[in-house]
Amino acid sequence: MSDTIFSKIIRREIPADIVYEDQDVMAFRDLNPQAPVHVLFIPKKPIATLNDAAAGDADLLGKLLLAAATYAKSEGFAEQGYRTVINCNEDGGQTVFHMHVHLLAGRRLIWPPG
Ligand code: DGP
Repeated sequence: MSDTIFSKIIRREIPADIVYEDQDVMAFRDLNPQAPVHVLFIPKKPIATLNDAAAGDADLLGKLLLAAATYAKSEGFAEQGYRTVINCNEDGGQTVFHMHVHLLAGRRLIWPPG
């Protein structure tokens, strides 16, 4: 997988507003927020798209979602609600090819999305 802007954030070569980090996962605020809370949860291991995740990545994928839920609880908006989204490839609207979970909250999110 080629290097992406997110790999540079993991290596702290470019700045980001990091809100969570552990051995496997990093989370930082989206540069172009679509809601009052918009945080990206990324695996430190570079996986380009959800299509590229393998069976051995199951724990890692679970950790991303659990980190998002834990963050929502710790920030106090879990009960009010939030949305997690993984965009995949062109029709999914993916623009950065280091897979990530969007966590959106702080406003009523429309469904279905556009
Ligand atoms: P996606 O379209 O699902 O691939 O989402 C990529 C998101 O990444 C998009 O919402 C904007 C965000 N983004 C792009 N470049 C940067 C960056 O350099 N820093 C941060 N914090 N977010 C970025």
